[in-house]
Amino acid sequence: MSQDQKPTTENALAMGRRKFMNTAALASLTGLVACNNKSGASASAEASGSASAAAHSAADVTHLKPGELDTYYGLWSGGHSGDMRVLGLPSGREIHRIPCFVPDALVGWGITNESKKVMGTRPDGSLKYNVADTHHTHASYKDGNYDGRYAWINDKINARVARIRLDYFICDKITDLPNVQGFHGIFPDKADPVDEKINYTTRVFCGGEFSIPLPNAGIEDGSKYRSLFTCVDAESMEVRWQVLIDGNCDLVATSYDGKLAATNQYNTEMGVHYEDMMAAERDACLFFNVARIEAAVKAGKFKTIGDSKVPVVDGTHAANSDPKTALTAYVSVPKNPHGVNASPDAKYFICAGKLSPTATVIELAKVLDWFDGKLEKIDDAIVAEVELGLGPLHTAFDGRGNAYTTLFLDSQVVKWNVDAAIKFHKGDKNAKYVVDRIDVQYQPGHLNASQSETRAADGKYLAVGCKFSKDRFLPVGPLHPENEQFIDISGEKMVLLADHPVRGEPHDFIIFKRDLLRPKQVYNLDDFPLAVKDPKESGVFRNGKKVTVKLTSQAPAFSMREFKLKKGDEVTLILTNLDKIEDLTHGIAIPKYNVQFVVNPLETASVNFVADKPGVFWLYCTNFCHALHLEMRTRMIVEG
Ligand code: CUK
Ligand code: CUA
Ligand code: CA
Repeated sequence: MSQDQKPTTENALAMGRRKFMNTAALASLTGLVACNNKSGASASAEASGSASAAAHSAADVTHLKPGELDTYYGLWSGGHSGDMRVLGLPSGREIHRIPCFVPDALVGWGITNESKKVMGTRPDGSLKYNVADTHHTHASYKDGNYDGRYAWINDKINARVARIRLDYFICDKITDLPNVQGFHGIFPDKADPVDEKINYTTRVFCGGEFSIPLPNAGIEDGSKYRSLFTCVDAESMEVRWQVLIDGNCDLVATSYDGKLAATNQYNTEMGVHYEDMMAAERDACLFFNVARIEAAVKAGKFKTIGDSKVPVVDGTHAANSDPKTALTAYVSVPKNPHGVNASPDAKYFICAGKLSPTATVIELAKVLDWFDGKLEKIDDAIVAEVELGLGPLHTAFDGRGNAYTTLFLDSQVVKWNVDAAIKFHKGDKNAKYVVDRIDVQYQPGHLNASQSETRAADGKYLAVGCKFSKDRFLPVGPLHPENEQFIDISGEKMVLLADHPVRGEPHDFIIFKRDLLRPKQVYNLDDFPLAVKDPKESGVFRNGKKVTVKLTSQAPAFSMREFKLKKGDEVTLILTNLDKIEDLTHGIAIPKYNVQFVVNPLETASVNFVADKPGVFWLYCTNFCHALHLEMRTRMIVEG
């Protein structure tokens, strides 16, 4: 194969088509796309029949036998569904969805008092928000690998960050970011910049994408708008500090030593119209010196904005020209970059060019040198800027020195070698940095490799989130699913293994070894202050119009067979599931009262409602829990 150091659209496409034939042929021979699209069928007809046994067994890894378990977890952003999806890989089976920002009728998220408290309510008790747009999910680190404590996910619409406890796979906190619109990139830190003993995540960095007036008044003059970069405390989920910046934030990355965080910027022009946002030939990757920012906050060198009490330090160009005191550094990156990713060897951040066909490799040691006054120009921290193809967006790593970048316009993933790219950039025009290309279907956004954003990157699998699926699945009307593709990257060449339809629009995800998590399958009764610990505590407890109904569930019965209320009662119903056995979940629904939620083993949940409709209402269990599940009912009599 000829080396294409400067891929033009034509040669990239021509080459892609060749590769596409090969890949599709391999896939269809192994039965993966046996009957799902024309290109697969015709490619297979033309195929020489030389699909290797190796490719066959590689494809088989995605087809687990019944009862077999996956070897990797995938945490997927749920997109507009406002949840986090849990996948098993390599099969790609969706195992769970963790509701965060948006109500979920299955578990009663947004129905129970406990979930509403996490989600946030208005004074009338209704949910503050019903919509969300999640893009990025990342998990907490220790020693450069995931430690299984937490994951975080962003809501771009309402500028909220949610934390997921990875022991119970539940969302336990949601924080609103003050004075931020379009909260986009998110990344936990991996260590403390000062205290070496803290080799785990204690901060979560959040990038504000849209610039607005600060405080937000209806000002038309866009030159007065600014964006903020926010630090949230990983434990308390309180907002610790913010940085006022020029330009905007997009994606976020953090260094392994905790000293640096960065965001790519596509709107250094600070344009308010999209034409303006593309005016400049170069934008930036903005670095934050975490230790200096925290020292500035400690020293009181901050202001606050509007009603928010959060300290805001000045990270604009004007205030940070002296490297010795600078809190921020703006590294120049070609036209409207998208994505910034940290290499697993801890040395580089890579920005993809988006409107430039390049990736820019920035050496972190040199950025730190600049802050120490040892590097004259911050742009000298750029050690490579190489052409990859059209529309580069995101980069993943295999731990063997290779990077994998999505090419949105070329509908490809390009595998390239970082060291070779650096050599090429230095002037060695024989350095062959492009290793392989593979067509994906179609228009990929994020990709991530197994363990990619950890020091334990293992270079086995790559998942690619394709924004368009077009002809890859049975047609289901105008709204197409997206196509999440799964690729084997263990060899020199990438091999496409599987397509998976997914509801829009996940954007980002992480994949890691299953033994990094030890989920609990049964709750602890004592963790719920309202728990009804014994069926004998059940009953209707009246205080004027305020009524508390205490109920327990144990298959196949609720603790009370019936209970009475009066019309107009303000009811709190508390249900504890006293079944302690794994997988024995009960649900409870109240017809006409718009109530349904589940209680898992030893979980307690509660709801409030006004008994405004007289009559007989059968509260029934909604999870098939027992042979007598259908009989598992309680009669609620509301007297008129
Ligand atoms: S962004 Cu969607 S493809 Cu929100 Cu991470 Cu790049
Ligand atoms: Cu309990 Cu069905
Ligand atoms: Ca721009």
